[in-house]
Amino acid sequence: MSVELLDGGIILSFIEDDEAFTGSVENRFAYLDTNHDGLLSYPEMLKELQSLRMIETHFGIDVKADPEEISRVYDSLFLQFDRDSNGSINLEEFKAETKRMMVDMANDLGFLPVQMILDEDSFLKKAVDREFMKLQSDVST
Ligand SMILES: [Ca+2]
Ligand SMILES: [Ca+2]
Repeated sequence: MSVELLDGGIILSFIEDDEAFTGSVENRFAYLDTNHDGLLSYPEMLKELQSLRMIETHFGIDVKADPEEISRVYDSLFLQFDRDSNGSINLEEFKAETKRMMVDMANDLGFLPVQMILDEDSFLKKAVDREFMKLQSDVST
């Protein structure tokens, strides 16, 4: 976990960088797909859903610690990913929904930087790292 300064522009430029974005989506997918069948089941998605819930909480959606409430939130997040409702998430669904969520987030954030606590392996952290590396190379060239 680390505290990073983030704005909508950083997220959008990460998504628009198809190579960087697709690469990290594929990495994340492979990491979550513990039985390597090319699909994410609900138990496999739990880790991702947990980090998404943290992000939702950041945006002021009050998720109470009631386990029933939490599992309802996870259920509905899972359904958002599972676009054809066949009970599992393929890479295409995972990428499409991740992208949609990040675009939403970017729009919510706008261009006013905010501080967020980010997981080391989250997409947002990757977006920040990418931006940082870009700035570094701008300075050195
Ligand atoms: Ca799997
Ligand atoms: Ca599906």
